[in-house]
Amino acid sequence: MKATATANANIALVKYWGKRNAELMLPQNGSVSMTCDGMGTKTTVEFGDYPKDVFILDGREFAEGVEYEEVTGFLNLVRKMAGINKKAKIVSANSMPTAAGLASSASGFAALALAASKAAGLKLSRKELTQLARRGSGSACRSIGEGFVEWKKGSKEDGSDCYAKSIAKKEHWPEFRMLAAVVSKKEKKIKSRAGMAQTVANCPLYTCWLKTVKDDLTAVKDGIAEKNFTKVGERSQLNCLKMHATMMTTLPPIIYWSPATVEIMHAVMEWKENGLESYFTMDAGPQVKIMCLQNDTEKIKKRLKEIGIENVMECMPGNGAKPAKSHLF
Ligand code: 2P0
Repeated sequence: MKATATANANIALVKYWGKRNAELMLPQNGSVSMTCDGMGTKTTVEFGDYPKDVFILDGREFAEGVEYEEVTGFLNLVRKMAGINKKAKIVSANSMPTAAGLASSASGFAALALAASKAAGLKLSRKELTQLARRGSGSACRSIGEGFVEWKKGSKEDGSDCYAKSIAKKEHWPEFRMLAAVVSKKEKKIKSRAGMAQTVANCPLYTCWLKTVKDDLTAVKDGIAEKNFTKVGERSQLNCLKMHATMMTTLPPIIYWSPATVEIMHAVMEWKENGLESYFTMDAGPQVKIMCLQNDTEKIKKRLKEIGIENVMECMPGNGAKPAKSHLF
């Protein structure tokens, strides 16, 4: 009853922002992401004669608190599905530097979903696995798939038509790059979960977000299929700005950007005017992810260095969640 899995983080090109059902983690809108090679989590789960669930992340034991509650709550779902009562030991390790502010609940719950379901003896399809991962953290469903992934919002109340699916394998567009520029290591004040709930509750622009996100999904999916970098980059950047516009126009306002975030946004736009094509996207934090093509990565890293940004991680489209043979304990 022991199993190990790995999963990578993902960066959304069309963002998930808002739930229609918080318990089942059903989103208001569909989203599309790139699974990021080398930015991931490895997790081992064993169900056994433990007096309580034990959760260790990057060498630190969490015996209570939000992280512990989220993980044990998730295991309760798995226990219920498998009809078992045994407690579990979970040991998890992130491959990205945790202090970089890029540690991801998406890779964490994707790896946990695969490892825990296998350890519990469940044989889930890929689709079912995305639906399980989603219950831990919405965006985790996208980390199950490889390359480029779409999370379909579905419309049924029970969530049976809400799942994620890889729409292009990693070999489809290996030149696509995501450069994660780390501008701040401070903890964010407002977590995504609370931020999106507040936005849905009181942002006057939210209906406009929902109306226009459909066109973004079509454009980005077509752009990926055609490997049209301009189409994907322009539309992803626009979608990111629209999401941030909804956050900024809630009460109280949520502004995740720092001055360095804005400085990079201006730089990226200026480089483009001068013939170096790249686009930015930001999530619920100040870090900037720059989309570009492989041939331009060194030039962009050099320019980032010139404006004082040295901490940059480079990712290409990567693997989805996979079982692993070597356990963490
Ligand atoms: C995304 N984000 O699509 C968007 C963009 C942040 C901004 O998915 O409450 O950690 O666990 O479902 O998945 C972050 O939200 O939130 C997120 P929950 P999650 O990547």
